[in-house]
Amino acid sequence: MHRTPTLLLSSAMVLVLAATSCGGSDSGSSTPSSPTPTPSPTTTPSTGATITITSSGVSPQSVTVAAGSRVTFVNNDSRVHDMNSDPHPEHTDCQELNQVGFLAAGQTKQTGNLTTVRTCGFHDHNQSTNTSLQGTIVIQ
Ligand SMILES: [Cu+2]
Repeated sequence: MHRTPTLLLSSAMVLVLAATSCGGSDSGSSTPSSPTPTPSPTTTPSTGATITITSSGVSPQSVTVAAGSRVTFVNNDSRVHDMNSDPHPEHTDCQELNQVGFLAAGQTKQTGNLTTVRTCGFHDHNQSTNTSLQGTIVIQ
């Protein structure tokens, strides 16, 4: 009636292992419940640029905007202007610029969405040789 202590020991270990695996099965509940802050500021799309027209011409004569932006034209001159895309008189390069077109004194208009990466030239259709009323919009 001599029982080997090894058998008893291994039986006890099986019980311990079973208990351990059972008790340790509820892991993975450490997920933080707080909402993650939005990481948006690095990709803020440009709201575009503003080109002001005065009696001395357009200012600035060159602006750079992100693709998808619009450019605002403000006529602060006392006379009308007719802003269109180059080339004159076809106005075919950047059709979005032709949405500005005729601007009465004090009027403000926007281009269409400038979605294509390129450089657009513009001019005053009524003063096509006046370089102070010409400029470029760089879309990137
Ligand atoms: Cu023109």
